[in-house]
Amino acid sequence: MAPVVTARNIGARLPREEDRKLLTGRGEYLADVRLPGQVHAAFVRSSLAHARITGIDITEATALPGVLAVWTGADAAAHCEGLVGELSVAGCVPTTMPLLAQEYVRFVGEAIAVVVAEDRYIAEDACDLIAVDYDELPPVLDPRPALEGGPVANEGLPDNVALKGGAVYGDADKAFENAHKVVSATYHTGRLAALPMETRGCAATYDWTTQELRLWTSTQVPHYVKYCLTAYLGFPENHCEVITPDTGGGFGQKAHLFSEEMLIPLLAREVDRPVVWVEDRRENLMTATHAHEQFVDIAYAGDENGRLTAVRIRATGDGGAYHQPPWSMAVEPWCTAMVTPSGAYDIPVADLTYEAAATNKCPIGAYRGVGYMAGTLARECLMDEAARAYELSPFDIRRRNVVREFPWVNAQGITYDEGSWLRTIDELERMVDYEAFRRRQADLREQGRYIGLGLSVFVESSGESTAMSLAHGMGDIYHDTATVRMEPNGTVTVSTGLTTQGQGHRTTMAQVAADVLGIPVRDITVRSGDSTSYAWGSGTVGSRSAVVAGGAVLRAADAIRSKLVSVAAEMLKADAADIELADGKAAVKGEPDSAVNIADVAASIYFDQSVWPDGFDPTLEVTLAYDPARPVFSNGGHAVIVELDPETGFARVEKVFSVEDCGTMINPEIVEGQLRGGVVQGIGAALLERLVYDSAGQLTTTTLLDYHVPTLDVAPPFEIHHLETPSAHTPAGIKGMGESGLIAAPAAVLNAVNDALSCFGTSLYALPATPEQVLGAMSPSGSV
Ligand code: MCN
Ligand code: SMO
Repeated sequence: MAPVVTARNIGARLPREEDRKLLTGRGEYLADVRLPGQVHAAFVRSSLAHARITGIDITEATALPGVLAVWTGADAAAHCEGLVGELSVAGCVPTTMPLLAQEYVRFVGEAIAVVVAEDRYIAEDACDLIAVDYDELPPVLDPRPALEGGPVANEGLPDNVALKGGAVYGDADKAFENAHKVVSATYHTGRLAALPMETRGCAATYDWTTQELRLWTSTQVPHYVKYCLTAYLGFPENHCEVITPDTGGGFGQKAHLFSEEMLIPLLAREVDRPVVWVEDRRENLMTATHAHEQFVDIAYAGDENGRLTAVRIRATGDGGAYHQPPWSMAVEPWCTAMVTPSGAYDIPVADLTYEAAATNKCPIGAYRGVGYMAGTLARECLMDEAARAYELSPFDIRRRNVVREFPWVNAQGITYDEGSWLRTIDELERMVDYEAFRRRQADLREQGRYIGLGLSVFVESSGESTAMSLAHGMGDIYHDTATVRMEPNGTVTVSTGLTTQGQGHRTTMAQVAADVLGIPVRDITVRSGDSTSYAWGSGTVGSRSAVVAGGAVLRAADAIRSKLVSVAAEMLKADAADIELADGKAAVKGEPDSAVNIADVAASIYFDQSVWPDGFDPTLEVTLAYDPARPVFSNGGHAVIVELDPETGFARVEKVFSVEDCGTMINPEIVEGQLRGGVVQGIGAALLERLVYDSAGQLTTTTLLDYHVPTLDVAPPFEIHHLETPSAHTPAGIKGMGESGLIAAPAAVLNAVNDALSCFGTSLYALPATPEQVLGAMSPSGSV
């Protein structure tokens, strides 16, 4: 039976409970962890992109006073061969990444040695004393020629192919042959850093008397890390505790398993002292995974009316040197090719190819909107090209192709149960006042000012679940548990397996539980972040918390609710079916005077057997799991207005119009915060951010002076419109949305830039659209 939800708190714009702590500087992050007797680790990292290590001399480092241990590849390999990375999709070739480089180094920043010392200064000084001799090898830096053969980036992948696969649905060749028009383009997304404000880090203690291991780590996936402590290192899981302190952003980067997280526990055992490692920004930019870089070739076949009859896509990932588990370099191009091509459109035929090359760069990992950002960029930007080819407005071409009836089954056989896909387009057109915009654009052009409008609509597979994974041809299992405990005074502790990087779960999970239990939000505390004390979770990834962890909280709270109702019925001498819980009271329906306090009902469950129904079990603590039975898709879109400065080439985002439909909203304030943050990251991806390797494979963007993060000065005004199409398949109709801003904003921004450039007859296809590129496109003769 579906949980009973009264919707008093769900939907309310409650302020974030966590902000009192976080905004007053009282957060406790990994670097704040203080363990008695703690010592510090620092890493020696490769200065070359690709080389054979011919010698490492650690003599001087080991002799430095205060140094407790120096490990190189062989020391680490004695405990663990390396981390095996592979995505569970067809055509993925696994790699093994040593904890510390053994024979080869394969990207600048790869860890070669680790030093543990009394303090960080000594550890860093000792690192400087370690001499590494190399035989340089040619670096592989361009994925497309790499897939054709030539020098090898990773000796474990002799043809550089880390992923290759695809599928054709329908007769694509025929559709393209018979097309009235074919439009095609190649889009390139920049190489991005997820760039959490807090870098990675971990700390470990090992007690040899009890064999208890405790690992503090700034992660989105503590249960997975804990599992890996056993799988890779043999620490028994019931002796391991993984603790996630407050986390200053993850954005997908911290959804991986890292060598450092395996080495620090081993070293804590080795030196018999707590060991702490806090990553610095340079390490974070060089080694903590990069993201999103792909070449996407895309083509549409269309009939005479602008109806698309087929899509063909080839997504090629520039994967870096290894698969970083669990997401790997495969997730990005695989998702672009296999999940995003149809979007909100009814395109009956699809020809999908994905591939990833190993290159001598930092491994590619997940970053908000994995695969979706590049896929949406290609699909939506080519849609605007198609609009120009058909001389239709960007709204009209989308309306001509948008799915109008649900359930809808796409070319691949994936069912979408519901959505406001057409309404999103209509609302965006209304919000921007399209005709008025075109008039303003024409007027400004006469004054030498160049504004453009870009549109991007998306469908987001949210609430990552087993059903979602299977629907897309993966074989992963995802579920979460939640524990709800009511104390004798009626207050409640909700524990979830989530970790929180800034999403506001302490507030939203309490809102969910409050409505089921009929008690005020202030009486609920949400706890998470300790893998042993609290519930189990598959990780805060794939915009899944609201749906999956929220679903588990709903179920567990509902089980507590049933107990409260049955005892309240005894106390009120009424039928359980007639009892309602609300505002902290249990009452007989229609008889408000009959009310008893829920706190009194809870106290009676603990202390007064006289009001228990026959055979009553007084446990007021329930743990239940949830995993949606069907994939849950949210949707939305953005329209963006930019102005190009003809002097500097800088594209300024004037305004963003967003439509978001994540079903029932738990907290619209939080949803809007997520949306704004994601869109601003999208503006960064579209206009500013790029990790750059030079021709020797040296990363040249290793500080935030070189890597341009969007800050408040580029954050535009927003107009946000919510649609709420509840899911029929999740408790309370909730769908996820945590990635939507970044999924779709870059496409809207590039479309806006290209719309502004249309009077010059040029378009840009690569991100970021830097001032240099924009200026070049504004003087097509190349006079810049
Ligand atoms: N929410 C809601 N109503 C809905 C859907 C969501 O009120 N119908 C709320 C949720 O309760 C939650 C937030 O919005 O508080 C985001 O929910 P959800 O879409 O379930 O996403 P997750 O909580 O699972 O967060 C993960 C998602 C991902 S995958 C990345 S990447 C990302 C993101 O969240 N990383 C973030 N947002 C981030 N925000 C911050 N501040 N920091 C990160 O690292
Ligand atoms: S990239 Mo988000 O952690 O799924």
